[in-house]
Amino acid sequence: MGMFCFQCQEASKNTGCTVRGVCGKSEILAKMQDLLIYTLKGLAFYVQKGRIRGVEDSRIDHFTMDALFMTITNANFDPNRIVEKIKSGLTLREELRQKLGAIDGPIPEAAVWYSEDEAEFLDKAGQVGVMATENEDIRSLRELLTYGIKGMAAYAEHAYNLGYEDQKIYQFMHKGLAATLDEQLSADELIALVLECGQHGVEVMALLDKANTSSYGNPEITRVNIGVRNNPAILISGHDLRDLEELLKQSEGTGVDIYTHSEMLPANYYPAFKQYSHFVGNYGNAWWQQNEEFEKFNGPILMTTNCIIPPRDSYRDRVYTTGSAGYEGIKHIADRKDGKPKDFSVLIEHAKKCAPPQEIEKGEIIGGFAHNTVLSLADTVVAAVKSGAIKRFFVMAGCDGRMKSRSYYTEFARQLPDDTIILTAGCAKYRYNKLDLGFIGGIPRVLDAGQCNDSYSLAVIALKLKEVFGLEDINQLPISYNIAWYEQKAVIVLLALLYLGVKNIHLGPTLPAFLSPHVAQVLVKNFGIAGIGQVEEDIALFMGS
Ligand code: SF4
Ligand code: SF3
Repeated sequence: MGMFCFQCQEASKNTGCTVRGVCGKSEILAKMQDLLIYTLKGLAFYVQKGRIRGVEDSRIDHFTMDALFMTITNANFDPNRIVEKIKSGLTLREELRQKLGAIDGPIPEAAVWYSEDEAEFLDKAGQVGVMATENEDIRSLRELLTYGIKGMAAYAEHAYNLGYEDQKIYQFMHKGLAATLDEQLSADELIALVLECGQHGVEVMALLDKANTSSYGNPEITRVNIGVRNNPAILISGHDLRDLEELLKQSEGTGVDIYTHSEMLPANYYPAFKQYSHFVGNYGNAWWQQNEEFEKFNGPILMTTNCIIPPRDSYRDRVYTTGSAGYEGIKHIADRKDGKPKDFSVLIEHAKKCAPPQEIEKGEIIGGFAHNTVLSLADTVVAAVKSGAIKRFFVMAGCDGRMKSRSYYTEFARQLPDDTIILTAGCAKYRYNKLDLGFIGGIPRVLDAGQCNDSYSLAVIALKLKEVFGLEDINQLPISYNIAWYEQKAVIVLLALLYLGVKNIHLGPTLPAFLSPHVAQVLVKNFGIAGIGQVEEDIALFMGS
């Protein structure tokens, strides 16, 4: 069987990529990712059995988390690294299986399959992908659960990199993965697991929030420079703040400047990073524009996580990956070992030989409106709502992407009435964060909480407002949710919002291809999930006019 992947918003024809990914994923890579997921499920089967007997192994938790992260859209394009992971996964599984001895009940094929032959891997991969589940509703729910767990793993890994862990998260990862092998589970039982995934989604985002703010302080209102200086420089992209911290430390005093890109922009809001005078600001926009922007940046680029896209030859030799990110033929910075930081000296030396970045824009953007800042402004915000100066908030968090139809979000932001505020997080913001949308009583009309995981901040703000206004239900607040999604981190954010009881979320630019008509119906009926339409009509609908 050929490849089949429908995990992201750009799935071909909103059905699935079958020859090559729109993202650039090759058939071999897609298949190896499928086999890696299959291997993780088999491993999770034994982890579940072991848990009952009190057998735990933190190596497996960390391995599973990292392997899941590598299969997120635009994270890792290196089939060799995926093959290595499959081999390590099988070794870990066999060790655990032997430790556990006899197992009661049926054992799924994913838990017994074994090979060391890479040619066989490809063969096997063709049999165990998404389409191996015939019933389309069960397939849809299994994939929804798996994608939620992938997003959860990504956030858990960032927290882990800062020394923060929560056993409940790992336990659910294994529980959920193992459940996708259980032929006895009904659709209702899988739906319950999907919602439980949302609960752990809230926990993992809270954990990462704690990790980030304990390590680097609470984000502050910040004007971020989007222009350039005249020094050679390194551009850092992705989501991992520990990587940024180590890069800043190692490059200090070398004459090399550091700029953030895409989802690393919110790093500019943290007090701990502001102390570095060579930390200049943000360069460029969301991930999908990197081809043009990386070309013009002139210096080395460090991709710490998704989203990397197939690089052009013009800048290919300047791209480096680290952590879960990877790309075949691109230099990879090794993980931390024995508590020592990563070594970014090769990037710093490379930068010294490069020209300074070419200016692509000038000016500043404002951000840093995570929960701590917004709650410190609570009195002003509440007064503005009571006086009618603020009529409605729009949560427009999530992802950006290359589809033309995403210009909807720019138009939506532009056409929103002047007495509304946009609450944002994630790279979705680049569709409107450089528009001049003005202020309401000193409060900017676009409040950026941070990265996609900082959607947690938006939930904290909503829960606080509910309390201040003495409301019973979060849905009584004057807040509408118009969320853009692209990859699997947006899936865990969505499930987390559903778990918190948020209703009537509009999701776009298209509904996920992995939702079968029945599963979509369940989400519509129970949660009021809807797509997007025309800007004017949608605004009228949200404003209740
Ligand atoms: Fe297609 Fe998205 Fe899968 Fe890439 S990740 S193959 S674009 S569905
Ligand atoms: Fe963006 Fe890739 Fe999702 Fe963290 S960087 S939000 S798409």
